[in-house]
Amino acid sequence: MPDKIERTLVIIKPDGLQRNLLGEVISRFEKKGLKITALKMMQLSDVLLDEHYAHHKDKPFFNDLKGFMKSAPCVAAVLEGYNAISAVRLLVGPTKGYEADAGSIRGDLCISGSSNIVHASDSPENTEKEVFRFFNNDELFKYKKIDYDYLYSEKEKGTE
Ligand code: FUP
Repeated sequence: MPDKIERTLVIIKPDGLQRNLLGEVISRFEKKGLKITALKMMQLSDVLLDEHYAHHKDKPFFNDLKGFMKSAPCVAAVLEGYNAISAVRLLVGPTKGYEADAGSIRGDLCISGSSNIVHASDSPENTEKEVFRFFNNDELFKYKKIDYDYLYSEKEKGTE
């Protein structure tokens, strides 16, 4: 994929909220330079979870995963930045907390293979589906952040 400004969907899961890590996780995304363009607390439904985790529906952990995701509200967000999809996956770390590198959100903040604090989109195709699974068009904000000119080179901004 060519380098570009793109968006990605993240969900801070019930364990993030219950363990008082919501601010910490959002702060890591903000400090990286990602722009929050949508943010919402939601109680996830069976219908939404069946769609979101359709690729796992035959896995032995599917019912537990759904139960966990419904156990408390989640916070969904859309983040925007240069190569945001892969950059956020690196910040989040691999699925299992006990395998995730120190420095990543999962590596620093969880040790479970299933209660792993955050979901992040893994491809441009999935991102677009996931953004509209969680947000309506009028919940997606367009604005210029004042740090933009210092976060990126002229080349990255496409102005040279
Ligand atoms: P990720 O893309 O890292 O969020 O991971 P997956 O899409 O593979 O899995 C989605 C969620 O299913 C994980 F976040 C946690 C749960 N899961 C388990 O509970 N057990 C497993 O063995 C694999 C995934």
